Amino acid sequence: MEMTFRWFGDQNDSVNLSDIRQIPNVKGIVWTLLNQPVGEAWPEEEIAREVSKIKENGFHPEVVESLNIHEDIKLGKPTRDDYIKKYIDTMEILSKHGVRVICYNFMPVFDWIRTDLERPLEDNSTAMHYEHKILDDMSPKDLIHNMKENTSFELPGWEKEKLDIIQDLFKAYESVTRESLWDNLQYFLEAVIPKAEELDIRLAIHPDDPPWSLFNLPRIISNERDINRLINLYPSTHNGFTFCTGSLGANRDNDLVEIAKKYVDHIFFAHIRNIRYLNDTDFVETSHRECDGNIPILSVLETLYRNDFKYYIRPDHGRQLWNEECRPGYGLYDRALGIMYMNGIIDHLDKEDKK
Ligand code: DNO
Repeated sequence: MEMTFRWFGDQNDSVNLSDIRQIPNVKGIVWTLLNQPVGEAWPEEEIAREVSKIKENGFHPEVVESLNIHEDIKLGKPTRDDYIKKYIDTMEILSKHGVRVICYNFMPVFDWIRTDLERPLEDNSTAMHYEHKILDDMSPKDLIHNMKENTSFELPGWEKEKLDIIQDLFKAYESVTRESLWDNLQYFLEAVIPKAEELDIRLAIHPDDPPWSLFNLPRIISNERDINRLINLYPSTHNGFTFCTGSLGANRDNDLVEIAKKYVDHIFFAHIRNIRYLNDTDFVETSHRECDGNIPILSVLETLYRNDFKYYIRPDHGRQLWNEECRPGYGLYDRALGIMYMNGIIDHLDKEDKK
């Protein structure tokens, strides 16, 4: 498995590539073109510029996260064919520039969601927190109001340009059931996976975060059954998922070790993160260390290792430490600590293996 680090680009990240260089064992940068409008093909010169910057700093650019999917594809609108074509156009250029894995998601309207981005922990660091009741009590209307009027109300994975059309999006999704969302995912995979095979790019869908429906919007990649269905929707060596321990782990019924073992050939990317359960639905993110939360980080890494996981891994969200100012979850310090924790585990497994 190969260690990587997510970076949002010079304009959008408080962390520099030269800082990342000083974390032991990071081989690749997980990158994106954050300012590109969702659904449009990424311009080749910008791809080339980003890739050369990454390479000049001593890293490879083999993983892109996220090449986002336009809502028309998820909604199954007639315009989806144009957006799928643009997706494939971007895949072609990415492949030319050395990209091997694309992480995407199929969550309607929203990406990942937390209710507090800076919850103080016992040690005075802050971390992201999820309290289900806050969202459960909120109608789509309240949500829109909060997003428009309350500048401190922020959803971390939110594509802000969607704000103007959010009301229409909610309306459009009224007729989309879980089953029709599955059909729309199948349509997408049938179009893109043959191309992905040809280009040798592996597509790794990100699980729902949190792994349940919110605001009555369907979510379909939440547990082992869903992962099984995804893989069988278009069986291919290039159709797989991102094994995100924090997202899948928020569902207390998911057996992460079992999932890692059973589906290792379809895991192209692993996001390693720990969370502490507060009750049946709520959680707070913690350091990567296993005993700080409820995710069996040691057994997960050991299972991936022993089952010959050969793709990419990265630390996921970190806490905010030492007054660092950064994107929520994506500071330098705690993710660097997370990497050193994982390096220790992997080095130990390597040593055992050589005995
Ligand atoms: C959260 C991330 C997600 C992920 C997207 C992939 O920290 O893991 O936002 O990048 O869901 O499309």
